[in-house]
Amino acid sequence: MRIDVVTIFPELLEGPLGTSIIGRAVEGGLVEFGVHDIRIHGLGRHRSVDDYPYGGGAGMVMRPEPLFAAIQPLRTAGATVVLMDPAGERLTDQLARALAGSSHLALVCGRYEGVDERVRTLVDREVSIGDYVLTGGELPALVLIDTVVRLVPGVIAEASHEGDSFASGLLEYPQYTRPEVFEGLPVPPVLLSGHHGEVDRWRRREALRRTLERRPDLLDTADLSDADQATLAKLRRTSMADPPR
Ligand code: JEK
Repeated sequence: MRIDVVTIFPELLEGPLGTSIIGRAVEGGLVEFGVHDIRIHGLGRHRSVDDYPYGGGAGMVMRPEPLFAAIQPLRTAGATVVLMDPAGERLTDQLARALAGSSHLALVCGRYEGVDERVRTLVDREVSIGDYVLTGGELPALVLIDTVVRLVPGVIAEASHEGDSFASGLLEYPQYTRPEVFEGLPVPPVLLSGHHGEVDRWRRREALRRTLERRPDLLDTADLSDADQATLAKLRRTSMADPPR
């Protein structure tokens, strides 16, 4: 997979893309990145990339010419051009999986109050990472890259995403590692029992409990068996819906 990013702050991308799992995916040849500085296409002696909004109002808008010059060479057959935008389609696990199906993504990051409207004619989709206002598209692009790259075959163990909470529609079960008792807090004995069947049933029940408690909205669309429905009915009836704490 190839991912190009268009930005006036390439240095915001470079550290994160060379680090951790993403960095390893690059070293392993699974993903290739290109980071492109819009300012090389900036206008005049000052390489200007922004200007005042027509019609007035606060702030600046990114001019179309430098953005067109940066984006046009990336619009090749098979490329999906994505504008990071607070008014875009919300990034979900489902959208990340769809984007991971493209072998070439080009992510466009604006700054200021956003981009000249005509830039939207060059993009295939507009994506937002959530309902809060950031200062530009670079952090959203990194979030999108992180969700997509971990879905590229070989980047992480395959089993790690089959268990993704948002894939199953439930929140995750509680996880523990050593030591068995920490600050007087024990690991639930079932996890030390070696009974894999019991462990699986405990994890499913705890995932259901946590989802009921924190995100009951997810239960409307989760893939639930008859046994899950029975467990949920019991959790709702008893005070078992209270988290253990
Ligand atoms: C791309 C520039 C900054 C700041 C004005 C007024 C309500 C804001 C743009 N989930 C996400 N949050 N923010 C972004 C994002 C922000 C960006 C750019 C993405 C380019 N900015 C900015 C204020 C305003 N608006 C009406 C919303 C616009 C984002 C994503 N993805």
